[in-house]
Amino acid sequence: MRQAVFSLACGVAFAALLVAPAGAGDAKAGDLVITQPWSRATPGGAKIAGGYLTIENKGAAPDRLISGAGDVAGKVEIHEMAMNNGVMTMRPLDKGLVIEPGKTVKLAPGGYHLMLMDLKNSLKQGDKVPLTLEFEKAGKVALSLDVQGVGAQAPAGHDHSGMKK
Ligand SMILES: [Cu+2]
Repeated sequence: MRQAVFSLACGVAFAALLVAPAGAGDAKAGDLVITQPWSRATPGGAKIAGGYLTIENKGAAPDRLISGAGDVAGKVEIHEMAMNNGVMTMRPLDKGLVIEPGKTVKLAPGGYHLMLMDLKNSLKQGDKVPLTLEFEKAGKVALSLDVQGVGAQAPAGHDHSGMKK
């Protein structure tokens, strides 16, 4: 009988873990509020994945996203996508990404994004990918990317295949 009660309690605790409230992936650091960190499932063998999130600066001074790191990737870069002579290209932001006070910067497909390079394993829909971002003033922020399905919110032309050449 005692055994049965114990496993019931365990079951309830486990269910509570599964039903995370909306916005559970949000993170706060200093004056920065980071919401909706997400990524996309990667096709088998892919070595790179994008990371997307929204950063709001509620403070009075600019801050700067300078780097990122995570166990899943050998390297995390901050990239910008832009049209260049009619061709979608991307480049690493060597000096990081500035978030002006009172502004919200969105990292999304087709624009700024985190680039997870040298993936250790493929990302599957429903995965949570732990990542640490580092800001110049706010310091390190731990968050986890919510992995969506392949092609989620992907605008046409967002193609990283050029990276491999
Ligand atoms: Cu990129």
